[in-house]
Amino acid sequence: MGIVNVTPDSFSDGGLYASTNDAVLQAERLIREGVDILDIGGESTRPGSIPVSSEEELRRVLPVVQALANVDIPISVDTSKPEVMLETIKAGANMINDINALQSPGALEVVADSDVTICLMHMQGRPKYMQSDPQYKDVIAEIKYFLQQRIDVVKAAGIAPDRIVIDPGFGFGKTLEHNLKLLRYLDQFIDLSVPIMAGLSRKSMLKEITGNKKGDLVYPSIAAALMAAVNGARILRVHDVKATKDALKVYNSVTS
Ligand code: PT1
Repeated sequence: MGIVNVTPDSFSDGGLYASTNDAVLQAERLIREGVDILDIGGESTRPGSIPVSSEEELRRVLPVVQALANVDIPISVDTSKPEVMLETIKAGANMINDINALQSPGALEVVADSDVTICLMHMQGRPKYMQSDPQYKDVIAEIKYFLQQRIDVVKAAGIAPDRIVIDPGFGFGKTLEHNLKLLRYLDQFIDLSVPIMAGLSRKSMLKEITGNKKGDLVYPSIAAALMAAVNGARILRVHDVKATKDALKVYNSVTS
């Protein structure tokens, strides 16, 4: 899964048209690199970020989804908001990637009334403060329990198991130690019996491990993605599609 961010840069005054255009160009670049799924996001959820309104998020994301409606790979929309889910599904989105695991009021109903795939992610707290003091007694057991509960709720709403993906949410209310434990024991989530997605690309845990600056995290990201794949991840959410695919080709050539 390749990441396409549609978040206007406050330092440039190119406005919305420029960011729509940039996002479509980025999507086209990822397609040339061989991406399998595009993930379009209009709200930053990195630590410390502040939410945007559903109107603003829709203004950012909808034109990009519309522009990509005719590409022949699935389009995922990274959103927690039911209004954004509804309108982008109408415009042709095939998947909703929800860091809030359909807990926002109305979100479950929107997805249940559609035929899209849903990624249920775990997060402790909310992006603005989630890294202030994350706490778990048993990080694996607690996240697994949460995801199992959400799978049960989603299935009870009529969403078939083959439409469900889970994600432990690397960096979302987790210390480095928590993230490393999740990566090491990611295979513990396999028996939830739905595909596992992992997003580690360019995250601050890789900065902490390597001491690299944020512009120098491609190689650490490839290593982390490969570790996730080895431990059972079936979908890797990444910025660097070509490099990740090259690493996976080496892995797959050894194991098959
Ligand atoms: C993710 C993910 C996501 N990550 C899914 N969706 C982000 N399903 C957005 C940092 O520590 O892992 N899975 N949507 C981006 N969020 C973050 C979080 C970015 C933490 C950076 C960090 O640097």
